[in-house]
Amino acid sequence: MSAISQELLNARQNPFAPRPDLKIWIDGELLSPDHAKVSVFDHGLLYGDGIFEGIRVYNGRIFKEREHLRRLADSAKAIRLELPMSAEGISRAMYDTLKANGIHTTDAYIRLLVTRGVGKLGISITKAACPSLIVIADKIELYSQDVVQRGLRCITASSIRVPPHALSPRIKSLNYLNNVLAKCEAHDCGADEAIMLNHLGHVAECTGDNLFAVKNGRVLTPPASAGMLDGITRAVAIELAQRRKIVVEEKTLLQFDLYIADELFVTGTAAEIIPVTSVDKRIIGDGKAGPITRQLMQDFVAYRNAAE
Ligand code: PXG
Repeated sequence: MSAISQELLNARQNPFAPRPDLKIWIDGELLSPDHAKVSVFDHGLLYGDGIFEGIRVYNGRIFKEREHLRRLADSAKAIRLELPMSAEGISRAMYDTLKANGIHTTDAYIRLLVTRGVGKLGISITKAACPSLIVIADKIELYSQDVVQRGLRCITASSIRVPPHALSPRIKSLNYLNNVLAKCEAHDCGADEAIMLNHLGHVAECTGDNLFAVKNGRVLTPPASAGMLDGITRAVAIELAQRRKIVVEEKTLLQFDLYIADELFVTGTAAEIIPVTSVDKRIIGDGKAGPITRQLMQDFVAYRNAAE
């Protein structure tokens, strides 16, 4: 074998390669990872021109399905992308994919993507006429149980959220580079997650989660106008806190507010609710998950288990 082809072969020994028995739904076909490919001419790859959703399944039920499909439709509308299927069709595709992977009665995770599709080179949306819908269904563990127990160590990233007047962060687009770079910064510092500020220096959110602070018994979180994703788990956390008669305030937060918070936690589909126990080397509270965070984590488990 020549040196070049050996090199190619080595490059293909990807330790993160998907399980070969996985079935991925692409435009109506269920394909193995070897065949589940996106064209190099797909505008999703060429320009990041597409949208996605990350969705949880609990006990075989898609959690907050209506809300995820609503947000997908909103993202699509904002980028002038016509969804290739109705909400009912997308729902069926998700359940079919869960079934094909034998995870239709358990807990699972769905990544739903819509790309602009194959087109001619050129930025224009008129050069790609057939959007592609992709459903990946698998198991997910974002953080180990050890990390959830001890709480996240966060840094504030120098990479800021895209300003809303440049591109709305409420669009869950296929371009996550700011967030990817912020996460890199966190890992470079030995931290688990990065807190991202907006263009005004206000706290916006983390790289894939929304952020909450607790101060003097009140739950505080940046308003949607801070420029962040309008998280579905965020809305659940707010509802759960309100059910406990805890005051929830959407309020501009600065780094200082985080440093002096009694408790901090993040919310997200993949993360669910996880305590944050340090920010930029400042220990939050007593360095352990606080009582309101623990209560909401417990309430979230009950809520998701009871979900229709
Ligand atoms: N902010 C951003 C930037 C996100 O991408 C959230 C907040 C939380 O929103 P939801 O609606 O999920 O509560 C997200 C969601 C991943 C992953 O692979 C990320 C998300 C969802 C699922 C998986 O890290 N982000």
